[in-house]
Amino acid sequence: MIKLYGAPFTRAGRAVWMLEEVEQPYEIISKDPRSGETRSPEMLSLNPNGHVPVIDDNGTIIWESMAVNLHLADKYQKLMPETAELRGQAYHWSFWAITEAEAPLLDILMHSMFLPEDQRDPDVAAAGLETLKTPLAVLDAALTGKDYLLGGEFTVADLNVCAVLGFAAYIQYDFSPYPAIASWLGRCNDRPGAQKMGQLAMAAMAG
Ligand SMILES: N[C@@H](CCC(=O)N[C@@H](CS)C(=O)NCC(=O)O)C(=O)O
Repeated sequence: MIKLYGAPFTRAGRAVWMLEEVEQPYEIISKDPRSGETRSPEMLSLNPNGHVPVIDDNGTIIWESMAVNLHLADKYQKLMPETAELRGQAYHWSFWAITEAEAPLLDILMHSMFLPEDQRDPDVAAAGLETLKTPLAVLDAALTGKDYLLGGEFTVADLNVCAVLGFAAYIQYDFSPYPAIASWLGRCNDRPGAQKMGQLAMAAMAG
């Protein structure tokens, strides 16, 4: 059984969606970053960075959310493109999501809702909103005229990018200036795995 360490409302949610897609048995071992649980001696022995998600895939330990999902797609042969060329594009979109899009998104989230009020800086949130426009324009152009990032089929590239953009739901970000992104998000988020991730995230956040 695959073990996923993390809480579904964190970056571990991305791995929940992927685990649903690969249809392998898994269990979530709840580790809530808000209480420091990700930095216990047990967790540091799994991921010395002190972060989640971490998976234990039948003895193989993988951390870093994009690596977790690319590993699962590769090992269980689901959502991984067949050609090296398309796999290359799946990697570039996955790394793009966490290098270009995630940082401004997190600045917005942290400084508008997640940090204690006295630590929030509205200027950082405003700068994040401005910076985010550049990667969103890139993504919108890439999706124009296509159902999915690599063509006609949903792949791990879509899952990884969509799951990173999923953080935008916490601030009800308005994607209407990006029509290709808006309709692609609808297609991706309709998938049962995405729905499951959302349900588990809401339940874990509340509990
Ligand atoms: N680049 C890493 C970032 C992981 C990360 O920062 N996770 C957060 C939760 S979303 C965490 O574990 N924070 C707890 C901590 O740093 O103590 C990834 O994508 O997996």
